Amino acid sequence: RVRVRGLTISRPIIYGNTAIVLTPKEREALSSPDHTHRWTVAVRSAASAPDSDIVGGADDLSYFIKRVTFKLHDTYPNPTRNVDKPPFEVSETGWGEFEIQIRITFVAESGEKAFFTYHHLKLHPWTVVGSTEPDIPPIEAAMKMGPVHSWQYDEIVFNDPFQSFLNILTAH
Ligand code: SLL
Repeated sequence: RVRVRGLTISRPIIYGNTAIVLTPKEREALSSPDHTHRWTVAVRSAASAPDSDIVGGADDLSYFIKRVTFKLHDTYPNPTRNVDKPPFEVSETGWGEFEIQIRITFVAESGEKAFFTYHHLKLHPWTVVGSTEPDIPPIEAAMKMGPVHSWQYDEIVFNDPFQSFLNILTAH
């Protein structure tokens, strides 16, 4: 297996979450009535909109990503969630914000080590700086403000990639 020395190739990704306040009806239907929000954390191609649910096409990262592991807060059952096909996302309900560890594992042909990052799950909208309102708006106000989005851009960088992996990357 041949490494292409001196070459660097990167792939742009976005990761983060969208959250929305549950309606009273939705809350009643849950087994955990203390949950206030529904959220989705995801790793997506930076070429697509964060909210798109496209499988295949521009958002399909599975040509180089084998698995995304989302490590949730220990208050969740089975907090380590492995996602082995797109969309690389986890949807849950809950009441609190916390740090989600994200581990991206690459296809076997890559010979690359996993990429680690984390995302602070964001449920609550910000209020205007300098306002006399509390930092976290009351739930009724938050509901009217609509979904909360918190996404960040990153680039996964591969140095001296194997020729076979480089072929896979450049074929997409
Ligand atoms: C906090 N440090 O105290 C955080 C912890 C935990 C979030 C947030 C529900 C889990 C479940 C949930 O939202 N946990 O009931 O399954 O704010």
